[in-house]
Amino acid sequence: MSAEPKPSPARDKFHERMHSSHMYGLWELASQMTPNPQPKAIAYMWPWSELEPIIKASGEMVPVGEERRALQLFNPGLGGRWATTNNLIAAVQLLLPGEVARAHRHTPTAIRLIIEGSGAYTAVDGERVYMEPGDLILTPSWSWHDHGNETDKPIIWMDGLDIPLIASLDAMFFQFYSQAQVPTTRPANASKQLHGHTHLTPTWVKEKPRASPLLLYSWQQTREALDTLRAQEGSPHDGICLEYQHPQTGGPVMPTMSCKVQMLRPGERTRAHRHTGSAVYHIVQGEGETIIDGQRFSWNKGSIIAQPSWAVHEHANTSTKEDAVLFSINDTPVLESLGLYYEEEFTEGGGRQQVTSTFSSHP
Ligand code: 1HN
Repeated sequence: MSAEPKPSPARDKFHERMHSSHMYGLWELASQMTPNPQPKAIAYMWPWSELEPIIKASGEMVPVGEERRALQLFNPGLGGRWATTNNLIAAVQLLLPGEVARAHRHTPTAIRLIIEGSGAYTAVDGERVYMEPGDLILTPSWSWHDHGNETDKPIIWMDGLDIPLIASLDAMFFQFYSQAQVPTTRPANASKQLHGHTHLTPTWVKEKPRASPLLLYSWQQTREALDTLRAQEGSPHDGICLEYQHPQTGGPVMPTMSCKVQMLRPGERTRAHRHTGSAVYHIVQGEGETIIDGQRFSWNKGSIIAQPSWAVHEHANTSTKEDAVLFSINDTPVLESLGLYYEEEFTEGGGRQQVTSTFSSHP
């Protein structure tokens, strides 16, 4: 390190002149070239015991108007920025019996993970996709979507979107549809009928959209897959962890966001690792804990956890009887596509000894 130059009135004056011309010296900014990622977002948990009463009260306090009744989870480290992690937003949305959330479209990509209730729908480009707990439903970038609840029970889901990323790319577009709902032009769950057959893909469909053309990943299929794989060793970091796939390409479901589901078997504790890219977890079932950069978050069904990029994390199912299942969204497809996915593993026992280091694009 070279010594700081001695302060001098002439030098101060020079800096003032430079700043007033909207210029800064690299010597003033060097601390921002950090040796590793240093996210402003913090690891944070919204326990279901805190989310549930507020989302339920929102049903009495706020109508579904022009906008959705969706509680946006603001990361406390981001100073009021509309973001749950640097690139992702998670929200919890309530739609009461008889309500419609009017049709709109936007360039940010969205996913829904159904938490509670059954039989409401999201209509995506004229196709009603019906919701059951644990289902994953996609609304790709720029697809028209409205939500309707024709049942007699409320429905609650988690939304996950890449809003902060799209905003920082200055690529935000938003439109309302001319009517409250887009006319239905396809049978209910048509995308599942067409694309929802594992390893069997319709040959007559020629378009291969960037986002998955399969809009519904049913909990029934997900649960069956997890059960079938129960005896496998799984990932040392994530247990029986499955990535939802684009059925035609095998890649992530969206160009900017990947979705995963992971089962931790009774008593299972994973090994710590860290990687570039942030994630938001939603606990589908069970009880356990996630330790992020040394901070312990004890979770149960419904809780939502924000995990910043490069944070060391490990998960545990603290029950000796029940499975734990975590659903998560992440922004790693962006990192991967730019050659910026980097991962480090740690040895067992919290000793935090780095054991491997890989740059996906620099083998
Ligand atoms: C949105 O359009 C929905 O369509 C939900 O239900 C949550 C959060 C941020 C921006 C747009 C929806 C959203 C959102």
